[in-house]
Amino acid sequence: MAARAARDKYDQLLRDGFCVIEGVLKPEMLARVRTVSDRLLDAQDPSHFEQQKSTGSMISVFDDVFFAELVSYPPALAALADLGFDRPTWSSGFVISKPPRSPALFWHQDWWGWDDLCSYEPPPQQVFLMYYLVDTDRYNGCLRVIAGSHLNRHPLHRYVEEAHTDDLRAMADPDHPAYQPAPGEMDVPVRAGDVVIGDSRLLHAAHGNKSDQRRTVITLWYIPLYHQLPGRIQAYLARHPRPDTWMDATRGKLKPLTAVYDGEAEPIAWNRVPGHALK
Ligand SMILES: O=C(O)CCC(=O)C(=O)O
Repeated sequence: MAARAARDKYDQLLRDGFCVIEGVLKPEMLARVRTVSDRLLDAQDPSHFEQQKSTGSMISVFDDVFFAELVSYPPALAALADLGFDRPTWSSGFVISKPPRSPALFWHQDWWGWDDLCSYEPPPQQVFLMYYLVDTDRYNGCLRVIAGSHLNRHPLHRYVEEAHTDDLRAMADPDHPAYQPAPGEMDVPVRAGDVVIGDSRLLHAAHGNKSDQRRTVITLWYIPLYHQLPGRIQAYLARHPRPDTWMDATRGKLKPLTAVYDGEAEPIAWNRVPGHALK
C-alpha cells in the first residue's frame, strides 16, 4: 500500500474505529477459504443455526487447521504492517455465516478488557480482520457500524451491555433495540476478498440476508500492539488454549503471532461492559 493511503487508513481506524483494505485475499486463497468454510458449515447440526439465529453461525476456526494459513497469510500481515502494526499477535477467529433469508445480527462490541484504563484511549487493543467470502450489500447482509463508537458512548451501549447472550443470539425478542436501525449507523459493503479491519470496541451489526445465497464472513482477532499493552492483558492473551491439531502450526507458521508473557502480572478479569470512563 502506498504510504499516503496507509496513513489515511490508519487515521480512519483510530478516528472511526474501522477501515477497509481492498483485494487482500487473492482469488486462489479466497476459493480455498470458501471450500473449507462450506465444509464446516455443511457439517453443522441444524440446532447450531437455531441457537445462532441472529449471528447465523459461530464456528471456531480451531475446528480446521487450514485457518492457520489464513491467520498468517502474508498479504494480510503486510496490510497490518502498512498500518504500523508490524508485531501483531493473534488470538482466535470464527466462521460466521448467514444462511439464505436469515435475520439481522444484533448490535454489539467485542472488547473484554474494559477494566483497564488503556481501553479508553485511541490505540486499538484488539482488532478484527473480517473477510467476507461474497460481495456484500444491504440486501445480503453487509456489515453496519457506528463510526466513533469505540471511543464515544452511544445510546445503544445501554441496551447491549452484555453482547453475545444466548437470548440475543437466538433472537428471543426480535423487537429488542439490538436488531433495530440505530442513530448514526452506516453500511460497510465490500467485495469478496477485501478485509475490514475494525477496533473490537466498535459497535457493529449486520443486515439480514434476504438473498438465496449463504453470506459467510471469517472474523480473525489480532492484537496489533501486543508489546505495548499492560502486563495483565498480555498475561490473559498468552494463555491461548488451542486444540492439539494446532500445535504444529503454533510452533511453526504462527510462532511470530503467538503471544508470550514472561512477567508477574495476574491475567485481567474478562469484562465485556464498558465503564464510566467511556466518554
Ligand atoms: O456477520 C457479520 O457480518 C459480522 C460478524 C461480527 O459481528 C463479528 O464477528 O464480531
